[in-house]
Amino acid sequence: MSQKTALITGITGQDGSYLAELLLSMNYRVVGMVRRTSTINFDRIKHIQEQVDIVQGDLLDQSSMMDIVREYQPDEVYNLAAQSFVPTSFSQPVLTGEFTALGVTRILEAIRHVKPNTRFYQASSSEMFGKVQEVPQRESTPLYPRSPYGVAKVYGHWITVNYRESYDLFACSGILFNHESPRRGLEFVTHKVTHAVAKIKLGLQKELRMGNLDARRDWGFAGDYVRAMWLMLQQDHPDDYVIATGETHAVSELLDVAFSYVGLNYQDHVIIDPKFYRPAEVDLLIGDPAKAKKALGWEPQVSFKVLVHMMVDADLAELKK
Ligand code: NDP
Ligand code: GDR
Repeated sequence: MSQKTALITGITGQDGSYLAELLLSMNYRVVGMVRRTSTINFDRIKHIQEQVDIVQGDLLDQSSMMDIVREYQPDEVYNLAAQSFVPTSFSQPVLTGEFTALGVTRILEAIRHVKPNTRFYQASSSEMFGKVQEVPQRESTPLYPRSPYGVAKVYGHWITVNYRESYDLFACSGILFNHESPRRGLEFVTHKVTHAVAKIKLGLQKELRMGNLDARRDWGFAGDYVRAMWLMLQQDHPDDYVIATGETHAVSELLDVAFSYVGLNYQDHVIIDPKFYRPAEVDLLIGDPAKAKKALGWEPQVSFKVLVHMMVDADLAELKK
């Protein structure tokens, strides 16, 4: 069989780096789209940089997307690029809409006009469920986003469905619940906590300022979740899937698991700071991955506890260097 080509937008992000590793291990030619920055930040992909084709493009720029699809003729496109931090979506709502919502249409347009048999994956999110209308959340659960980010992802989800139905594109939307790893951005709650735990343990920090400890999330491991993205594009028909663990934990449990792993009590170190509260919160997320299990044979391999311990260990090792 001839070598397949995959284009990944957002290859410098957490998921992009794991997905690139997975596709390289399956002998794909991997093309990674990066936006122009004054300082290059390829930390997450530096170990595989020689094996991927890096190409400049931006979700804001239609012609760059067209040119990339024309030049590389990808068999599969994974649209992982986005403004992905919920609090920033409140302070930069218009930009978030441009990247996270309209960016999806730009890439779908590039595929439709240039290579319509390309298979397309859209990185949709459990944030679309927001103020949840059903517990647990599944593919048919009505959407009720609670942030400009969530609203933008709803647009991205429905434009993906619409291009599938209107133009017969092989377009899938993966509704992924929170997934983490040692490569997670430091502003997200899991990595913020595990990094602080490592610093406190090493005597480099004393306190940790946090927001809402009652929020509940369904947290999995990013390495497991990128496998689901690939599986969606290998099916006979395009469809949408919830990817989750089916378990939910409060932020306070995250703190407890992380601090107690190194023999500390989080109540001795955590300070509640209203600065980290959001204008509107998503209180409870718990996904039902039954469809993905049945149709894709997908199941998560890493438990919540193992994930948190893995992240604390990685932060300790990094800080000791
Ligand atoms: P990250 O924030 O780690 O990565 C986002 C990527 O998008 C980075 O590579 C970033 O590039 C790139 N990007 C941002 N804006 C643009 C732009 N205008 N043009 C081109 N590239 C751009 O996100 P994750 O890896 O965690 O998530 C991947 C995707 O999955 C995102 O769409 C996210 O919204 C979605 N998602 C994530 C979940 C999670 O729990 N991680 C759950 C559900 C959905 P740069 O390095 O230049 O900033
Ligand atoms: P989320 O992730 O908003 O779910 O979006 P995040 O880790 O930022 O927040 C999870 C929950 O923790 C609460 N929280 C805090 N969050 C942060 N970041 N910092 C804090 O100090 C803090 N204290 C409490 C939050 O209020 C929230 O309830 C992530 C992103 O990756 C999205 O791109 C993705 O779509 C969704 O997950 C699924």
